[in-house]
Amino acid sequence: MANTVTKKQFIEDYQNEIQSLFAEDVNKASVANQYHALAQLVKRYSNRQWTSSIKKYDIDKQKQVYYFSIEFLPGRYLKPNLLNMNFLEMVREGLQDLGLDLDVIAEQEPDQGLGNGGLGRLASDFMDSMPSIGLAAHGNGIRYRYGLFRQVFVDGYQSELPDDWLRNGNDWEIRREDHAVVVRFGGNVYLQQTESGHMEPVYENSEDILAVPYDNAMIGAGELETNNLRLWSAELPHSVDNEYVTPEVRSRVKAICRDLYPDDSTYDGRILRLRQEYFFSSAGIQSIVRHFLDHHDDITELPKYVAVHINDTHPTLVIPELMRILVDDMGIDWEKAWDITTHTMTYTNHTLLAEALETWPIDAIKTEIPRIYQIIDEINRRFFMEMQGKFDDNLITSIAPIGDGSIRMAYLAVIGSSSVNGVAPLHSDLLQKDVLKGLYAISPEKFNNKTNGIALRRYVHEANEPLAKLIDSKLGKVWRDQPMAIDGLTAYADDDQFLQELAKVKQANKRAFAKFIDDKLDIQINTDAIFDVQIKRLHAYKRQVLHLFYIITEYHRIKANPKADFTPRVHIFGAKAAPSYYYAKSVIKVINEVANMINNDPEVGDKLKVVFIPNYSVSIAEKIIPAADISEQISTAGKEASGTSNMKLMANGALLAATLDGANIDIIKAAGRENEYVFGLTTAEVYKYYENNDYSAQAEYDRNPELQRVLNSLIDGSIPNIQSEGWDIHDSMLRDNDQYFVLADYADYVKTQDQISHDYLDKKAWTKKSLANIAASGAFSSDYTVARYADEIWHAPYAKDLQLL
Ligand code: 26M
Repeated sequence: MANTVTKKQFIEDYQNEIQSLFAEDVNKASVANQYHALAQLVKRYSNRQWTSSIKKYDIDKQKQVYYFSIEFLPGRYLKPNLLNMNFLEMVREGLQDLGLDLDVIAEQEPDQGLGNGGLGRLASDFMDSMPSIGLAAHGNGIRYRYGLFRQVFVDGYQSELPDDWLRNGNDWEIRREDHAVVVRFGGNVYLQQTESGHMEPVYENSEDILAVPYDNAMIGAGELETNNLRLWSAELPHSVDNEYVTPEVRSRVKAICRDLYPDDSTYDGRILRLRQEYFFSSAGIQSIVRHFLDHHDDITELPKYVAVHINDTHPTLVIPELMRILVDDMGIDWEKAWDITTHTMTYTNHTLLAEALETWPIDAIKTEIPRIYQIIDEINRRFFMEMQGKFDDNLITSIAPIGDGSIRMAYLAVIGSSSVNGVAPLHSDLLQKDVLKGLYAISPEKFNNKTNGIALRRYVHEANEPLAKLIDSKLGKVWRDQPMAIDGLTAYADDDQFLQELAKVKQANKRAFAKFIDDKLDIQINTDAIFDVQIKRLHAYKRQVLHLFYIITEYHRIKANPKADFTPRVHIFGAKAAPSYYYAKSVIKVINEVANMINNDPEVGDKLKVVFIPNYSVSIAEKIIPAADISEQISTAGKEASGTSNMKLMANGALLAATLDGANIDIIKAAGRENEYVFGLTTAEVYKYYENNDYSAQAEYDRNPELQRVLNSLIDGSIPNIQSEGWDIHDSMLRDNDQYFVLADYADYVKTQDQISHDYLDKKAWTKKSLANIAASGAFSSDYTVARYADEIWHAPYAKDLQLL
């Protein structure tokens, strides 16, 4: 049950904490130590609930969900934890009494950036929602020594620095060496008959690695429950005599958890990545089975008490790993083991890009994890046996787990799971019709949709306190607990006073953001301008260049007619490019140079500014999002699986400039098309171009003079300080026929943006649209998303009575 701590008690505890940790008085301690002590104290306060949740789950034999993800992207924990413990106000005031500022202290916490983007952040949003609805669901991942690289700009170019997030320790985690398990790699393996007659593997020269778990409390809202995020770290086993270990062996072990792979756009089959995947899959499954057997007698009951979720294909090896444990270690027959496994596993796909689908060469798997290879081979053999006669041979071959000399991870994941879902209706539909068509043909019953959601507690309640308080003033606190209740705001759509207050909140957030930008980047921005935001990974399909083309268009117009009326804009970008993604890095360079050109042109002045915030991260997102007026969601239709920044921005009152892609479609439906700015090709139109093979970028160029000026400016020297980067973009459009239909959507996009510039001048009408977005955001709470996973995929109970839609 929830803690109650009075302010007086807190002040005393906090003083004692600093005293015992650092042997100094509160006011003498550095801000860094003030942070460490506060985090330690919050952890102490929350540990009781954590222990009691875990104990209760075991006693009640509540079904446990284990969410396996190679990435989690928690950002910071301090304020969200205080919020969920209902301590935010009390601690803020207590610190104030001591002459301290919670927000200053909170800035000391390094982001935990153990993920690339949407996939990892979604996993962390789920980690917030699961204990908040009383669902016993735990995370399983990797404790990377270095998170996603720190991005700096050097002469406009992205440069990557290591993210040394653990330098000053991590106050939230608990190392549990007593729960370590051994993960086995390499060597030779052969099968030998035992006395009892079954075949047992014998291993020779294998490489045994110790997996040590670090546990992190996932504190639910109101401390309904507290779950566990278990992140594994690789070490040498203690049995190895450390003196005889060569530096090479030592560094091979260390390498497994040293770095997060910084590429979320193309598949890159590096062996180290495979080792990471098996490492946390094996460690997690071993520890689950061990825990299960501590509390249950009959392993055939595993699916009744345990669900294992595969977040994208990276943890797919949980399937053969569970088979290995059941068959080899526990002596269960194959058929029974397969039945247990497939009823335990469930899988989510997160991408439609063919180049991002994982496959591993057979040889790599054979060398690194030979027993797992044998098991996958057997899964494959039995798949053929089962399907032959029922389906066409070509179909079977095209969707078998092994094919073209590789293990096809998505196919293995589907075949070994009882549920397969996409993350927005359009995406789930395209999985069935296109990406996983053959597998859908043989097992349509597995396929379903679970539209993504977001942690409104982080992105509204905590990151936008002024808005949250304004909503409280009208609706009370019920919307915080039952997110759909936020639609009660629609009653105020014609309340002038409320609209003015809402506009004031946005204005105050814009001022706070402008101060942040001034302090950090020494750029002064006009808070009366439209804040037009695009924050997401840099990728060709997300089309940051389309946004750039509009900026260049605006610039050309100002230069041609400096005296004309112009609705001022500030274009705000946050984006990291994969270090090896050449094109994406060219786009960053060009945006930075266009920004330099525009921001320093006195003729432009306050009308137009471009701000590319370096090192985009969760904590920076929390500063940008509350200040946004426009949310750029402009991917090529049919490419973005869902998107989640679209949801975060609408919940904070930004209006969408959007294509009909991913969850944009669902947001537009929920908030009303009249409250968003929709443009561009539909998915059907894009697919038609593919089918007929008749798209001509050149024709788009030829028919639009304004577009011609934009493209020409990339290569005619008018943008200072760019070299070949302008040509890279130009070539991708005209030489390579514009794979992502940027030019096809340009005219409609410009028209839509012009409409935005026009509409923004009517403050009241604009604020009404903003209100409509906020009022429709409740449906996108990840509380509902995880409740649907629990009901329809995991069949796991949860305590909270959420009025599901
Ligand atoms: C794979 C192999 C090697 C190295 C990295 C990867 C890899 C890592 C992350 C591949 C893809 C990764 O992420 C994909 C991703 O973030 N997908 C996004 O998922 C979001 C949550 O569902 C969606 O909202 C986005 O639309 C989707 O792009």
